[in-house]
Amino acid sequence: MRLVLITTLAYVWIITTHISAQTPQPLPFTQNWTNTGLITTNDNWSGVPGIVGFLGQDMTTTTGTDPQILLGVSALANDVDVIANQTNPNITNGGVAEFEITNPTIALQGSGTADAPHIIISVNTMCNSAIVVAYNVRDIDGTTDNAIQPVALQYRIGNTGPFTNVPAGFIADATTGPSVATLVTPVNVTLPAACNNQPEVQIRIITTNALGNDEWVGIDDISVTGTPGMCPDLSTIVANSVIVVNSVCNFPVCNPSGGTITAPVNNCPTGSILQYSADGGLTWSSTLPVYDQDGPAQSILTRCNCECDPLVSSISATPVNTAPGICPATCVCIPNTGTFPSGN
Ligand SMILES: [Ca+2]
Ligand SMILES: [Ca+2]
Ligand SMILES: [Ca+2]
Ligand SMILES: [Ca+2]
Repeated sequence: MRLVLITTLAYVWIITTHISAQTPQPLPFTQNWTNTGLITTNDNWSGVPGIVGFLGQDMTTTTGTDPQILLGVSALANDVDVIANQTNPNITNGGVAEFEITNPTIALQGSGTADAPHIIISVNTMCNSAIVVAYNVRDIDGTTDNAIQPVALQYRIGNTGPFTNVPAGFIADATTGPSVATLVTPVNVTLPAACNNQPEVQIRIITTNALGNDEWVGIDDISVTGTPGMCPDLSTIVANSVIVVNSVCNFPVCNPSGGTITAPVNNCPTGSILQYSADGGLTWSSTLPVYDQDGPAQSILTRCNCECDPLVSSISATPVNTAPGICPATCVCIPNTGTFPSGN
């Protein structure tokens, strides 16, 4: 029983550690690390919108692994990592570090612990297509180390499950040396259409523990942009009309009732919503109008409206008019009350 409890707690803790509250950021998204106040404490990314760094412990246990084939996440605890406020990229800790150098940046360095160090960027791509990820991969390591330092680009939809590698974003060796720290390799890739119009896309930039001593490789000038507005073709669409059952007034109740307005079968294409207007198209709402039992008569219009651009709509369907019941002449009553005036 105790073992089950401990196992469960450990599992919950690991899961919590991995999901780590990353709020997907709206587009356009940028981060150039100029604000060195975003990261102030080791292993704390809470000041950085949408980005978290990880060690990638045991994602591979051999050196020189191609990061393109590592599509899972670390199963080990305490994988979130950042060494804050560093001023000299000659440290050899490995992992993810923030360097407050002339052009500040965060950087990755593989090691025996940081088997596949990486950052994950979470963005919200709703109503955007052609998602472009761009960043500069910088050799900031001027030590005598000279590793073959591969850097891969990956993504996944949502925040669980395997990543997908993006071959166009791969850099076989992002560093040179020894004692050289000048190489800047720009990456500029349009993600597959699967990344369009999603509440969360996670983008991962990942290296691995290289053969020999690893160099610090900066991930700087990050930009994620999209093309806003994704409307289906509404030019030939006519929305289905509402279905009306009219009210009736039967003596002695003397109160028109039984009228209904029912929503039609929604024939609006994906990416658009069915809307109603009860004022001749002046105002529109996705809320079905309520039948006015005792009149006056209503005229209900329908249309399809683009979710990503409310200015784009189908033409209005032919209006459907209500004809509320009229109480018999013998029935002198007060509308909406069902009561007779005194004396009747
Ligand atoms: Ca920078
Ligand atoms: Ca800092
Ligand atoms: Ca170097
Ligand atoms: Ca190494």
